[in-house]
Amino acid sequence: MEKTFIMVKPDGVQRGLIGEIVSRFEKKGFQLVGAKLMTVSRELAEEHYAEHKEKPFFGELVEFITSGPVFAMVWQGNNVIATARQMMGKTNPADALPGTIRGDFGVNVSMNIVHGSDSPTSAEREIALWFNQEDVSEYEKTINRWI
Ligand code: IDP
Repeated sequence: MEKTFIMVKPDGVQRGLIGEIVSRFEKKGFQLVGAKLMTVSRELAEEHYAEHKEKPFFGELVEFITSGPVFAMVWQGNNVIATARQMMGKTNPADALPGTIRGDFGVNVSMNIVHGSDSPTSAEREIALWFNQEDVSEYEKTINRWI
């Protein structure tokens, strides 16, 4: 079963959107298999966003993600990586459609509420970076046969 890394960013936590975001993924039929509220170290932030190291907004991005607690999660389900990206909407909330998380709640591109892995390779890398293996739970949901 596919897994992805989803994070409510500091703005989403401050705005009280953890429950809303968890609820959307639960209602869709995905399964929460790992979660923690945590303050991100500079080292972890730089590693997580390593692909953006050369971008002009890298410094601002690291400052932001380390500025307050985030809610880090692992979600599991059929096609969860691509579907979660659809549910989040485009990176810039100005381009994100209503009905998506960023389209409904986001204000600007640096504070866009949520992160989700963009490919199977990123999902694997990010889950390993953020979670110890023993903190990701494997458990059966009987509803799985319906979805
Ligand atoms: P994604 O989060 O939709 O995968 P990426 O292109 O991987 O988007 O960018 C990572 C994060 O960097 C974005 O979520 C956003 O918060 C931030 N970001 C992207 N482009 C800009 C920009 O032009 N200015 C400021 N922040 C940006």
